[in-house]
Amino acid sequence: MILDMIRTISGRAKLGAGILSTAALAPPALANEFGHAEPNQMGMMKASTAIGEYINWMHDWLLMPIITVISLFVLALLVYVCVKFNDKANPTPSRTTHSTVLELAWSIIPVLILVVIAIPSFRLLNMQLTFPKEDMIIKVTGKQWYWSYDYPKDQGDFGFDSFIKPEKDLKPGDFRMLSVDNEAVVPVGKVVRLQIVAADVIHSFVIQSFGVRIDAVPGRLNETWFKAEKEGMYYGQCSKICGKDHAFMPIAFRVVSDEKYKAWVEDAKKKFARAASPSDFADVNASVTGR
Ligand SMILES: [Cu+2]
Repeated sequence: MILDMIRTISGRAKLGAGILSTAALAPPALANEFGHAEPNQMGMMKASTAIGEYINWMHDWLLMPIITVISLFVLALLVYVCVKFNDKANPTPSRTTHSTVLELAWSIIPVLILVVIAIPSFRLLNMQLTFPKEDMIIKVTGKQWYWSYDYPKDQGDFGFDSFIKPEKDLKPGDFRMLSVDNEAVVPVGKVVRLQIVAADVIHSFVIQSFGVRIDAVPGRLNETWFKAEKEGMYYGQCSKICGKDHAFMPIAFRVVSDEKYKAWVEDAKKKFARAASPSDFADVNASVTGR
C-alpha cells in the first residue's frame, strides 16, 4: 500500500513536471490544437491567420508583460508605504505637498506606456480594416439563437441554419457546446469576406483563431474578413448577451482543401436548395442595402 502511495505521488510529480516543462518550452499558451481551447489551457487559442497571430503576440508579449510589471510595481509601492511610513516607523509625517520631478514622472511615464501600446494597436486595426481582394463572400446572420450562413450565387447560391448539437448527438471528435449540426465550410488559404447582420437582437460573431470579432446588428451590414492558413475545425461563440440561449449558439467553421470545398458545395447545393430552406437573410439584406 505504501508502495502504491509512493507511485501515485511520484506519478503526480512527473505530471506536474511535464506540465511545467511544456509550459517552459512553449510559452505562454499550452494549447496544441487549432480552433478550440484545451482543458486547463492558459492563454489564448492558437491562431490560424496572420491577424490572429498578431493579436496573440500583442496579448502575450506586449500587454501581459506591461500589466505584470505595473501590478508588481504598485504592489511594491504599497508594501513599501505600509512598512516605511506606518505610525510606529514614521511618527512625524512629512508635510511635502509638491514634487515637480515626481509629478512630471507620473504624467509622462504612463503617456509613454500608452504610446507604446497604441502603435501596434493601430497597426492591428489597420490590418483588420484593410480588406484584400476577396475570393468569396459568406453572409452570416445572427438569430435568436443560432446562426444562418448564405453562400451567394458564385458559390452555389444556397443557405442554411446552424444549430448547436444536442449532447446526445455528439460523436467522437465533437465538442459539447461547440459542435453544430451544419458547419460553415471554407477553402484553405482563400480570403473570405464575411457580411454580418442580425435578424432580431444584437449578436457578436467571434472566431478567436481567425482573429475575427464583429457585432451582428439588426439593420446594419458589418463586414470583416479572414484568410485561414491551416485546415481544420474552428469554433467560436456568440459574444454579445443576446437572450436566454446566448450560450447555446456556437459558431463552427471547417477549413478544407479546394477540392474538398468544391465537393462540399456540390452536396450543399442539393441539401440546402433555396426552395427547401428559404432564408430570411435576403429580406434582411435588402432592407440594409436597398437592393
Ligand atoms: Cu447571440
